[in-house]
Amino acid sequence: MIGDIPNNVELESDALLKRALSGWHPHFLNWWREVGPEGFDTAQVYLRTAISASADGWATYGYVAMPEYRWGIFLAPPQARKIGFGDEADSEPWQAVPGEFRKELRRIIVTQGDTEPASVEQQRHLGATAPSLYDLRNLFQVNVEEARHLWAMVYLLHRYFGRDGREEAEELLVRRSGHQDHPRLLNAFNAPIRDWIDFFCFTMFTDRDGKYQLASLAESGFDPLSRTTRFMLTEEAFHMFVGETGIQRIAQRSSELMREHGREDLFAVGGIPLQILQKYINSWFSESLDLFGSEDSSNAATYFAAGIKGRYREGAADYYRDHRALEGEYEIRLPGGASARIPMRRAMNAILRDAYVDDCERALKRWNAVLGKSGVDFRLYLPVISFNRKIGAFATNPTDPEGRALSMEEWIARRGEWIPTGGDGAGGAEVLKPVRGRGKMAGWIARPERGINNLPLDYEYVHLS
Ligand code: BYC
Ligand code: FE
Ligand code: FE
Repeated sequence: MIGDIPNNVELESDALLKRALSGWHPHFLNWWREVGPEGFDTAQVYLRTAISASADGWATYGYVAMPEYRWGIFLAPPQARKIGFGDEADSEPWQAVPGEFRKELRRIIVTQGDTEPASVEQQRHLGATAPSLYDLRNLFQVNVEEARHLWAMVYLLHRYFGRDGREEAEELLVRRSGHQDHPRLLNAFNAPIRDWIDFFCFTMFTDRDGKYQLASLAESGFDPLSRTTRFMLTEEAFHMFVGETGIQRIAQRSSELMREHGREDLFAVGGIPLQILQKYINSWFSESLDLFGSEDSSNAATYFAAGIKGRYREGAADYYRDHRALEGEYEIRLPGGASARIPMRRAMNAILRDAYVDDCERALKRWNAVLGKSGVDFRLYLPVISFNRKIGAFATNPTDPEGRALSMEEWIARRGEWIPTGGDGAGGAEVLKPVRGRGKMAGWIARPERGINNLPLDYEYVHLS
């Protein structure tokens, strides 16, 4: 029943919204059954559910069968604020959609909304190969929350966009990740996630794009968008935790195996060679850079001017001084070692991306500290931004991970040296073997430091029936 879903948007007293959501809800449940986590409909999973938007107690933990998860609609508490950037800087935020930017706002909300179910579809088969019950539970936590993020965008479409909003909300359940005729909107969300190295890299790098996009939407002059994305960000932290610590645990285990066996090719001893991990990093980092769009973008300039989409931490007192960005230029890199200075507003995608890259570098330092501590010489790295791009200035100018220019023929012939090809993941058949015992962990990944919600690691995080 739609009236029962957890929410703080006064759903009970909003007959129009209730009616729209009541029509959409069964389609959502069909979508979940059709392309949500495969094979675990009756499993009892130890999950957290958002039940309020208060900072201290929004989450409640308990066993739930995923099809019965209580997906809710939450806005972060209202804040006394002014629009923080663009032509509208310092005026009151909008509580309704401003007519002149309706098309742009809808497009951003639909794009954001499209990624959420896409990620669930991409991760659909991973339950079959989880390295532990702890990891299996974390996968499902991410899945139900991404589905809730879909609800968050559907709420905006239903509540603020009328008939075409309802049509877009239906379309969000029709497009499918990787589908030939009706694929998801952004490339990275059509890429297959075949194994758990993909999954950890996806939650590290692609969910982190989510963090930056959501943070820039949290600055929006459209207050309902700002508040819904601010609440989504509280959930996003866990997704990135899963990715960052997942890769760290692989790095740790691989370095232990390297020392134990004195070899780098770890497939033979049940581990992941660090060169293979590096290939996955190369692949998902570069896929995720494409999600920022072109570094020189008139769309981005329009969004910024209109007050729809700001920069990361636009509203923080200590970050940007000039919130109109009408003056000044931003330097972007171009093929052939050249660079260009473009007007600040057109560079908003590049500015957001560069903040993202710095954040990724921080994680690399941590992983390499783990490798250093265990005494192996190998170091992980991020490829340069020109590597493996399909969007932006480098799309037609391939380079290797260090930035050396390649002809298109060279790139096609050699890309398997740097990004995973068919054999790389399956070569480690261990990665495809599930581990299901309480407290048991696959041999290719280290145990995490602690369990979930202060529970021990050998807790039965998923009760398989
Ligand atoms: N793939 O000016 P440009 C998340 C198109 S992740 C395919 O460069 P713009 C999550 C673009 O549409 C966060 N096409 O781009 C993570 C445009 O087409 P038109 C998701 C692409 O518009 C994990 C043309 O290229 N949220 O939440 O400035 C799990 C040139 O446009 C791509 C958002 O993305 C691409 N990668 O920027 C679950 C926020 N990139 O107009 C969830 C909303 C560009 O020529 N989206 N194109 O037909 C936006 O703000 C912007 O749409 C983008 C693109 C930043 C994505
Ligand atoms: Fe999300
Ligand atoms: Fe996420």
